[in-house]
Amino acid sequence: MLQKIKSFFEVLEADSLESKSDVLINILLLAENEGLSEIDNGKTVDELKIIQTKYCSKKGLLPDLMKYMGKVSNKDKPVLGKIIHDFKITLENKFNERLTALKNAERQAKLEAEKIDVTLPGCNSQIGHKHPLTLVEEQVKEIFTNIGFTVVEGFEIEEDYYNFERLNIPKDHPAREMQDTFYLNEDVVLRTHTSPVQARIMDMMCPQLPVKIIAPGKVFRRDDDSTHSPMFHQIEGLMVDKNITFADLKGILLHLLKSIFGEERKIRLRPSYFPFTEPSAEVDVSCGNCNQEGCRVCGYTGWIEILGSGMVHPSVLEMAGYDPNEVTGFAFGIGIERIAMLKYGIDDMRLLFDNDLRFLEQF
Ligand code: 2U9
Repeated sequence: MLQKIKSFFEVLEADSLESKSDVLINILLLAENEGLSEIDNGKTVDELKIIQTKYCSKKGLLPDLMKYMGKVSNKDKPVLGKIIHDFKITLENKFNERLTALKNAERQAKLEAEKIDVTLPGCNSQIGHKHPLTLVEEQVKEIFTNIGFTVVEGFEIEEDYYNFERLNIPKDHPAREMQDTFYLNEDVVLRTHTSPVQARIMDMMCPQLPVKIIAPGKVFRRDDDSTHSPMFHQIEGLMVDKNITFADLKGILLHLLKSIFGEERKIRLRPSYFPFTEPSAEVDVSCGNCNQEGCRVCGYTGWIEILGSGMVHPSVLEMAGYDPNEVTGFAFGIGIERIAMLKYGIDDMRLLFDNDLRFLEQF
């Protein structure tokens, strides 16, 4: 139809439209009807916009119509003007109406497509849980904080001085040998125990008393088999004050081991040797697997070796600035892997580091 109108204009180009304005009016009315039905049949918002451009925009039919207004008779001008105006308004109203309807329909279709059934069962996301070593470490920390100890952490890369000298471990001591210790250079090591943490804390606190701390963390030794790993976890404890005795040490360790393994457990102390404690003692806990009858877990002895301990060596106190004639202290060290293995019946330490979910999900 648009094409028809345009060719009609072309035919009349040289001529006057005066006598033909009634024809033009009819054609306009026809065009209006055709526009309305095109809009009605527009299937999408995009299609509708193309139709709007064709009929109502500056690139469409209207500017051409306006051009020919000058050529119609004065009598017909207002009639034609009104018809052109109505043409525009009618089509625009229709267009807006249809646009709203289409937008609503599109929105409705989108809502239908995205409809979710909130009554369907959800997909559970897997919630992680704590590693057995974390569980043991947290339990030991809680036992000690409950009786007034403070948890402190230090450096995993340590000075040889704090890792060895300050622990009364002389230069020629076997613990320093290359096959036991990871040396980063002559003066720097991966700490072989958490003891340097306590040495540094004593430096900071001296002359204040009491020192009552536990130091959990990773330690490193050149070992690797079913009961040793090159990286393992320790918790060491230190209490320094006036009048601290071996009885305090024994009482605290009994409390610790009963809390972890059960109130019915007993402990025994055997003389031992560590450069940083004097006297020193290995501590055993009674076997809960066989009630001390003798079994594979306790090597048929009824006792399980569990930790090392002792009274802080006077030289170690002195190096920190305390007077060993005035103050005494006890210390102990416990391997977290060993506790976890005993507590949960794990027979190979490497399982704790394999990250196999079939193993880890049991805790
Ligand atoms: C200072 C003074 C003394 C810490 C101690 C032990 C005994 C001990 C081992 C147990 C199992 C290490 O993880 S393990 O292999 N530890 O036997 N540790 S007394 O004594 C200290 C620490 C710091 C300043």
